[in-house]
Amino acid sequence: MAYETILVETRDAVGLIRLNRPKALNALSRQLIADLNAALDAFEADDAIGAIVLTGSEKAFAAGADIKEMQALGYVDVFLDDFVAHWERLSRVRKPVVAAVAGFALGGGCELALMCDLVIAADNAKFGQPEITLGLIPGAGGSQRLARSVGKAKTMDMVLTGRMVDATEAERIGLVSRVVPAAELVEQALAAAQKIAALSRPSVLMAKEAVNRAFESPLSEGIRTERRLFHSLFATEDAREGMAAFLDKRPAAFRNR
Ligand code: CO8
Repeated sequence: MAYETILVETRDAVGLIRLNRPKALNALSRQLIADLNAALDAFEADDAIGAIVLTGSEKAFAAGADIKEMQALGYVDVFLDDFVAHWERLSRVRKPVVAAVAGFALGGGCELALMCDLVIAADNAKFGQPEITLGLIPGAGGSQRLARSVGKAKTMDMVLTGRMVDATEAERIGLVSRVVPAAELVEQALAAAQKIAALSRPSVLMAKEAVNRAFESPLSEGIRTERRLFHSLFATEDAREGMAAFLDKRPAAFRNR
């Protein structure tokens, strides 16, 4: 399928999505979000795909919601349209999504990265929630996911002042998983995604679900969910294979069963 604002390809068992509005620093227009959601739907439905990488350009992962589009909207427009609700598609993807972030990840761009499972940052990455400088606040989960990710102090600093944090600070505060040289970003993100895609899919999907529960439920509920999921994996052929392969000192051959 041809998209207007993104480029899509497949590398081994990984779906690669590149945001591609270079003239607007990948500002997240209505069309871009529609394209992104369609590509995510397609990779979710494709059995050959085990993980997804989401990236932008070397200058910008995404510089936020498209301010030119937003400027034309009034309250009734955004309320009736439930503006931003459909941006949440990314957070409901069951397969792991690796964000490969170079350059600016601002506003909605930072929020998209926060919806991903691993965030690998290039050494030139800059994260920020500058909505306050526009007279707005984060609207796609930024105040909530950022607070759960890096805590209150750093979130207030970023959300109230609009200050950008560079890759080093982002790694120190736990906003990103790893920092790599910009020239290696996409290859390293693909390598991480390919490693995940080669594992047993039932265990990968359940691992993602279990970790996400930590952000949505009390500890006792999360522990119970983890235990149920852990028990259920003993019903899979892949868990038998994984344990047998370890004891036989050979690589496991997972069949996603
Ligand atoms: N929207 C639309 N166009 C943009 C955006 C954007 N977010 N960001 C950059 N552009 C455009 C510029 O207008 C410019 O276009 P043109 O050449 O036609 O003038 C082009 O991209 C290049 O930008 P700059 O010339 O500004 O490039 P610089 O390298 O000088 O600066 C910055 C880069 C610092 C990234 C700067 O462009 C900037 O500050 N951008 C805006 C960042 C921002 O405020 N983002 C937050 C937007 S609000 C948001 O994301 C809310 C999300 C949740 C949804 C809530 C809805 C209610």
